[in-house]
Amino acid sequence: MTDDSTERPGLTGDQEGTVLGAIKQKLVDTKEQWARDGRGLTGANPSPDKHSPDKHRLPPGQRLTQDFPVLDLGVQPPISPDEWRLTVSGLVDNPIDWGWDDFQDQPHVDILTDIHCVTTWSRYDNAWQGVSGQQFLSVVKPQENAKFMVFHSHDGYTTNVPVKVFSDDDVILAHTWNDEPISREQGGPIRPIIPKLYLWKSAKWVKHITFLDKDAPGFWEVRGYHNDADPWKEERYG
Ligand SMILES: Nc1nc2c(c(=O)[nH]1)N[C@H]1C(S)=C(S)[C@@H](COP(=O)(O)O)O[C@H]1N2
Ligand SMILES: [Mo]
Repeated sequence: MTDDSTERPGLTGDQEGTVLGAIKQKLVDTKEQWARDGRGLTGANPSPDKHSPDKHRLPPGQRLTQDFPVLDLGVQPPISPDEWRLTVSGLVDNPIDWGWDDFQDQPHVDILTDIHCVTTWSRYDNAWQGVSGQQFLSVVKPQENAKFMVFHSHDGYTTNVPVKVFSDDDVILAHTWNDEPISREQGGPIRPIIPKLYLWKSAKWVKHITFLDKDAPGFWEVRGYHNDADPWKEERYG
């Protein structure tokens, strides 16, 4: 199949023209097929213990890796700290428009987390530094009816996360990983990390976050990935 130029859901509107030409449609098709096949599912839920050698730390169907594989749609936008901006819209009292200095002016934290990718690798003890999700929320002030966040990225990618999950104390807008600036490949210069969900919920190259009262499934969520993405429940697909 050649590149599909018809409108695809889950892509952020203003970039559709450029992104659709460049994303690896074949890769997207393959992953959609995996979702239909339930690839990676052990069926271990709800008693994952016997399948995980490290049952309290390694979720069912996952294997441990030391490296950090790179997975995306094949477009890795270069964004320097100088041009980096993060805007917020929707149901918030303070729709911020942060540049790099605004981000650096916020209190910073260090967080150590495990990460779990739906493609079955997990990586322990990732050291992140940046602005906590809770600090970010305290600045933008979501309104009472704001229940969902949608992350919009420079490559056209989108993903949705409940505000409740983003409010957990392990969530961070990170600018370093293991003491190095987050690389372009890994979504730098700043990447939200939501450790309790499969890594596809941690969007790379985020430029915009919107707060909604209704859920709005993102790029992979409309292509067969699970809406909730809890690794301990093996919410990979469906
Ligand atoms: N902007 C953007 N973010 C993205 C993606 C993407 O294609 N574009 N891929 C997601 C998927 S499917 C995965 S598995 C993880 C991979 O993150 P990594 O490349 O740092 O391992 O990024 C997620 N975030
Ligand atoms: Mo993925």
